[in-house]
Amino acid sequence: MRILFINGPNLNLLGQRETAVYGRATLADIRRRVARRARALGVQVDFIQSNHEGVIVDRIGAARKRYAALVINPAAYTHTSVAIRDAISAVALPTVEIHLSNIHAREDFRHRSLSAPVCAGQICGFGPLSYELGLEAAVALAKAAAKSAGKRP
Ligand code: CA2
Repeated sequence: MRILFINGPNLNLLGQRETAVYGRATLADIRRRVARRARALGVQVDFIQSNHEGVIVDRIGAARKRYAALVINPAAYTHTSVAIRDAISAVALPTVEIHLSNIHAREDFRHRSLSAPVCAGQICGFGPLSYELGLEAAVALAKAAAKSAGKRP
């Protein structure tokens, strides 16, 4: 089973700036944590980051055949992107939205997620642990989907 992690704009800056909000872990550190948890779960993970909405839309669309589930931190696009929401809805893969920070405890404009309603659920506020929890949720959802389709995971 293969899971795709998608990271949105500016997450490449993690650990360098705004450490009071997002902590000191870099995206590479988080990727290593996810890889470790994936090994323990016996699943494969791919991990991408893009600052471009269209690239993210394309990666979601191309995921259908290769991946059992998606975990996405759309970053600022969470609050603005109808295109990413529509891509998640169209790909029809189990999808988990994740955030490092608790977006509901921050500025009003971060409280609304356009993508969360088309995801299975949202995990936010746990820092890098949100990524590991997102992986756990995605694996559980993918196994349930495979079971109900009568396939082996
Ligand atoms: O908490 C999260 O994971 C967010 O998705 C992070 C986004 C923010 O726009 C969302 O509202 C919540 C921001 C990602 C950019 O991260 C930076 C890291 C270091 C310096 C500047 C930005």
